[in-house]
Order: sequence, then structure tokens, then C-alpha cells
Amino acid sequence: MSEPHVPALNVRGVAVYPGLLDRAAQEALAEAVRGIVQAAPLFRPVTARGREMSVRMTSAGSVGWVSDRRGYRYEPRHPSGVDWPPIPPEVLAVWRRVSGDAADPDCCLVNFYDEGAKMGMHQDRDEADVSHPVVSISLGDEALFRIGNRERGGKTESLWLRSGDVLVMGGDARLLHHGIDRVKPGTSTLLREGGRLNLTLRVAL
Ligand code: MD6
Ligand code: FE
Repeated sequence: MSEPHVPALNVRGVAVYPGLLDRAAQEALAEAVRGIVQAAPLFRPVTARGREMSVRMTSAGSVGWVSDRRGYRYEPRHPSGVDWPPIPPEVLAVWRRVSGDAADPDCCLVNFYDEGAKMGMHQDRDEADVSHPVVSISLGDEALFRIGNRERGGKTESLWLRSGDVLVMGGDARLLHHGIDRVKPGTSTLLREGGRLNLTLRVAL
């Protein structure tokens, strides 16, 4: 397997590949996401405490991530009862290029941010085996990504994620807290309606 040509920036052990995906690759991924959303529409998850998230979500793969009054978990079906669509091959190709993992992902979580949407600081720890990394693909408007620590609180570092950037949280960085503080509207022409898409690939089960 060929190594990524774009050198990785290392932020607290998170490998960031700025501009890994060229415009054509970004367009192909955006089109693949439209296919996912047609099969499994975006929905607005509710936290266990009953608060609506500002980000809308859906998934592809054998399982998808959901949150409702019963909490966070992976489910084999969309809340409407339909199966999640398969992970598109162009999305899998990004995982194979950067993850360094022998397994393929079983979940591709799709996050859509419109104006004002953000994601609070959290850890990704709903997966059965966190020795597998998480690979994240950014498409559309720029977003301010904040990276913290394993424990809640403490000093953080922020970086702007732009369309075509890919990052990998694995190894010692896998359980770092992280979140999206804000998205800057009108900073990308990739998505005709604007906004930001983030794809996170995981081995969930
Ligand atoms: C986002 N990303 O970029 C939210 N999680 O919209 C995440 O929550 C995330 O980028 C785990 C690993 C990489 C990520
Ligand atoms: Fe996360």
C-alpha cells in the first residue's frame, strides 16, 4: 500500500494530512455522501439528557452511531428501520491509505454542520476495541477543531480543518477529547448548499 504523499502534521499524536484529497476526490466523496443520505436520511440526534444536537447525522456500514434518550450506541439500522447503506468504495480507499490498520471499518459516521452547528468536547469510546484508529475526512466549509487531553479539561490546541483534509486519531491519541468549536460559512465551494460534512470511519464492533 502506498504511503500518503502529503506529510502528516502531528498535533498531540493526532496525524493531520492537510489537503490529502484533491478537488476531484472531494467531489467524488461528496457525491458518495449524497447517495448515503438518500438511503439513510440525516437526522438530529438527541442526547440521553434530551438535548437536540446541532449537528445532523447518518451512517454507512454494517452499524451506525445513534444517540437518543437511551444513550449513545451503535445500531444495525437507521432510526427509520432501514439498513444503513454500505460504506462507499472511495471512502474505504481513504481508510486504507492512512489508517495503517489491517481491518476495514464497519461504520462511517456522517456529520453535517450547517451555520451555527458545533460539537462539544468528547471522547470516541463507544467502540469495542479502541486499538483501532478513527479516520476523519473533512469536506466543505472550514471548521475549528479543538484537541484536548485524555481527561476532561486542561489545555487544548486548535486547528482549522479544510475541505480535503484527513486526520487519524490512533495509538496514544485515540482517546483524546476533541470537538468542533465553529464552522466558518462560505469558505468552500464544494457543497452547493454550503455547510460542512465530516466522515469518521471506525471499527466499531
Ligand atoms: C468533526 N470529528 O470533525 C468531528 N472523532 O466534525 C470527530 O468527532 C472525530 O474528527 C474522532 C476522530 C476524529 C474526529
Ligand atoms: Fe469524535
